[in-house]
Amino acid sequence: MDIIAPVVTPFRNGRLDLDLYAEHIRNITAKGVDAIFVAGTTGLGPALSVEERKALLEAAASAARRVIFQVGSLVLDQALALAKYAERFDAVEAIASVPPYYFPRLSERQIAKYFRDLCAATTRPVYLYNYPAAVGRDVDAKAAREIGCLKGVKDTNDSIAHTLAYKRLMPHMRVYNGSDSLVLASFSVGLDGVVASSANYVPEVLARLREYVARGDLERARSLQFAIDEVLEAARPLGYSSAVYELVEIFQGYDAGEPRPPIYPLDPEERAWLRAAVAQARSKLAP
Ligand code: FW2
Repeated sequence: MDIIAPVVTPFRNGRLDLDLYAEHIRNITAKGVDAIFVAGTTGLGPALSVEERKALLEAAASAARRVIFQVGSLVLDQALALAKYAERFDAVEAIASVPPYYFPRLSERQIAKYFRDLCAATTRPVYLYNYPAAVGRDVDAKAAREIGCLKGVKDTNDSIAHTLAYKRLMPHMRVYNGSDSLVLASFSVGLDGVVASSANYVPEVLARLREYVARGDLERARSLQFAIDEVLEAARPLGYSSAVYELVEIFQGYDAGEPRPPIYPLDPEERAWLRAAVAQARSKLAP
């Protein structure tokens, strides 16, 4: 069961800090992360240019052995160009994409065509990144099966039954849940793993949680999940995508850079508040 980190994208004065990006990836992979998800939600993918996404991929592929590259775009040519570019890197084990978003009445046929075009543009496996809360539409297991060429899915969904349905209908597909509050559930029901933003700030905790599940020590695994839930509860009202940068600093002890507006960084009061709010959870997460 894989622990996959949708890595934060660090900015400094409005520019990517690629050295910090690679260093962060090296740190979390040394602590138990198996693969890196580039330009996902936590990585601010939809807010990045094509050139920025290419630069991130190059840095990730130099720092990690296994990379999944999120190429979703409302400009199809850009998504296809990114998928093609990824062919240069041995570390890229799959291309992932959100479905076309924003336009509310795309038909199922149009969504399927988007993914088939992506599949035709690359020799790498193509994964669906299903995130209905973000993109406004659900590509569920049946719709994914209809597409016909998908080899995996990351389902960011609070229903584990929804995620399991992909495995039931397509047993050979790699199936990951993308919700931080379902790490324990994902490991317990035998999914292929998780894509969890908490892997940015507590990678060693996720590795321990997986270990407890493997040993059948569900009580310990559950207390770790509950402590992660406490962190999520504190961080979400501040804007989770921004809070993740601060959580890396709190838990890993280094500056993870800043997000890019309109994903504004936390202000000093919010940072101090978050540090105090997670203090208890922090002691529960300690080994
Ligand atoms: C990503 C993820 C994780 C998320 C979830 C959003 O790409 O960032 O979907 O943590 O809050 O896979």
